[in-house]
Amino acid sequence: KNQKACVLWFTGLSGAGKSAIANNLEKRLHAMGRHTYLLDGDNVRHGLNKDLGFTDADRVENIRRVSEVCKLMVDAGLIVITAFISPFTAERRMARSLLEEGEFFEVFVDTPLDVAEQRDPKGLYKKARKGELKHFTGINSPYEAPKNPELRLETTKLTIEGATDAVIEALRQRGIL
Ligand code: GGZ
Repeated sequence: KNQKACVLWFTGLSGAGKSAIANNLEKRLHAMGRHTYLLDGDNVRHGLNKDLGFTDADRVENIRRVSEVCKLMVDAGLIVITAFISPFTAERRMARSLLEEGEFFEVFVDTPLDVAEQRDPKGLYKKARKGELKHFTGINSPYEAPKNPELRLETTKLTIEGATDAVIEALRQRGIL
C-alpha cells in the first residue's frame, strides 16, 4: 500500500450537506493523487441495499452492510468516504469496530434541523411534515448526534470549500495525508 487506507465516515441529517462536502473532498483527494471510493445512498440504496427502506431495522441493516463494504475497500487500500445519515450511535460504533485504531474518521456534518428543513433540496421535509413520508429523520425518526466525532463541521459557519479544507487539515494532523 502506498497510501494510508481509511474510512471518512460522514454523518448528519438529510440536507445537512454530507454529499456536497464528500463529493468536493473526493475531488480534492483525486487531485492529490489518492485513490478513493465514495459510498452514498445513490450508489448503495439503488443496488446492494435496494431491498431496504427507512425503518430503524432497515437503517441498521443498511449501515451494517455499508460498514462491511468499507472494511473490504480499506483492505483493498482505498480511502473510503461514506455519506449516510447513519442516525444511530451503536451502528457508527459498529462500523468503527470493524477497522483498526486510527482507520475510522467520523465527521459530524452538524446542521441544525431547522436549517436543513429550510434547505429541503428534495422537498422531503415538506412531505414528512404533511405526513406523506413515514420515518423521516428529524421529523418522526431519531438522529443521535455524535458526542465525540473526530471532526465536527458547522455548516452554518463554513462554505463547502471551507469544510473540505477542515477535513483535509484534520487528516494531515493525523498522518492520513
Ligand atoms: C431519511 C430519507 C427518507 C427517510 C428517503 N428518512 O437528503 P437525501 O434524501 O438525498 O438523503 C436521504 C437519504 C437517506 O438515506 P441513508 O441511507 O443515508 O439513511 S440511513 O443512513 O439512515 O440508512 C434522503 C432519502 O434517503 N430519504 N426517505 N424516511 N432520509
